[in-house]
Amino acid sequence: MEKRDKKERSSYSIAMPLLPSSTPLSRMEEEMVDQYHNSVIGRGQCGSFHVQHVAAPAMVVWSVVRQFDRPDLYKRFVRTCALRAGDGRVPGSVREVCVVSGLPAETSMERLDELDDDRRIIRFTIVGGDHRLRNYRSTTTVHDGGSVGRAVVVESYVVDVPPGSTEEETCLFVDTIIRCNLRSLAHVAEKMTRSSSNG
Ligand code: A8S
Repeated sequence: MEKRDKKERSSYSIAMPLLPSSTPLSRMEEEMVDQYHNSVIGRGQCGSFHVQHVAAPAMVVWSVVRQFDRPDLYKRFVRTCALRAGDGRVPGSVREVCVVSGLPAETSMERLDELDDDRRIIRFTIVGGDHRLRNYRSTTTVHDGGSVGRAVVVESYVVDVPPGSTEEETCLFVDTIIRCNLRSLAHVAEKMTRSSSNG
């Protein structure tokens, strides 16, 4: 998909993208998306990205996001998480996530692909589980937010559209989860910042 198109639509799914946000991206956000979140979406796949502003330093936000073995620190749907391979820092580490009841799944096996503390990038791939998200690949980056004590988080994903589902349904499902996760991440990081500045 054309770069220009991507910027105008704030999304880069090949067909019928869902708009993650109606607000246009700032130049800085556009650059982040271009640089870190431009995975190729193949036939039969869909994907999108989300931008979350956080009133906490990027360092604080990253200290939460980087803990591959502790997604429960901010992902509210995670009930338990256990490492099945690696130490949670080395690529190839695998975590088994159990999600709360009421969802169309119970477990997910997720492999760490990249953890870059300098550029604040974490990538993982879903490699198993009893859910329908095949070949789900996720990238999250944390950036300085342009003023002191502020951060911008960008999260993007690509996933196969399951047989019998449409791209819209698939993206709507994933987008809902990601929006919850990012909002929760903002709360957690902002709370950490408040409690540390209050002594
Ligand atoms: C993440 C992103 C997603 C997690 C999905 C999309 C999941 O954990 C939930 C429900 C499912 O049906 C699939 O960053 C799965 O965690 C909440 C179990 C994978």
